[in-house]
Amino acid sequence: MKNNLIAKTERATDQGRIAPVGREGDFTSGEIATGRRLFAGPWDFIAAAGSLAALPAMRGVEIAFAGRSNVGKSSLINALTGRHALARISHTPGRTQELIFFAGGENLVLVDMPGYGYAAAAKTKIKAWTALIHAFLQGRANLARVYVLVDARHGLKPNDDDILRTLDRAAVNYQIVLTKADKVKEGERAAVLATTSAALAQHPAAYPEVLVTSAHTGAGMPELRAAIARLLKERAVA
Ligand SMILES: Nc1nc2c(ncn2[C@@H]2O[C@H](COP(=O)(O)OP(=O)(O)OP(=O)(O)O)[C@@H](O)[C@H]2O)c(=O)[nH]1
Ligand SMILES: [Mg+2]
Repeated sequence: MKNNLIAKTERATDQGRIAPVGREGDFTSGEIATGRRLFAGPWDFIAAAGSLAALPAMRGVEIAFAGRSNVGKSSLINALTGRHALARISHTPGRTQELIFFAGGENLVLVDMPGYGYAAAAKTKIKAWTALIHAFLQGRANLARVYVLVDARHGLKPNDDDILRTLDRAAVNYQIVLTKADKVKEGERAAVLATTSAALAQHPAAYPEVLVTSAHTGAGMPELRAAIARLLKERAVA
């Protein structure tokens, strides 16, 4: 079974034991090492697109990181690639205002997306960003997976549901990643993990398992790298 790392975490939680974040679960040490190598090479900025017309030509396998404003998308990309400032982060929401494309080894392209739900931005901007996000997620043929990031303190919000529905409709496979796990106590994290996992039953294109990560501590990064390496391998064979 693909990528059932967190199924184990959930089982452990069901049994009343709180599993540590970032456990290596179902990945072999070889897969973890392959994931590490995949992300250890050079990463380059290739394009920033504020509209569909500005999108770069499709190349390689794209993996996008979507989520509410300030959830930690850019930070996760930096943590995955081991760079401090590949993607720009900020203490104020609304930092990433375009789709930003980064190319790494083995044809892998990471896409940092603008956040949705940023209430302080001008209405016209919010509308344009939201339209761009939805259009990109529905219409990009080489988009292999979307990681939808959700704050481990807050769980899914109504505007996350809009994105999940778009992905379901477009049949783009996606997985929920809880972020900022370092900011919540184990009990809270388990509760959010349980409600988030339960909500996914309504979403056919979602992986049933939820990943738990922290860009600050690095928890979950080896597994996320291994999962992406596994996806690339599957694509290469297909
Ligand atoms: N404690 C903690 N803070 C985090 C973590 N990840 C991100 N942050 C903080 O959250 C804030 C927002 O992070 P970004 O990575 O810019 O979030 P984003 O989702 O890219 O935001 P937008 O581009 O505005 O949509 C920054 O202050 C980060 O330092 C984490 O794992 N733990
Ligand atoms: Mg950002």
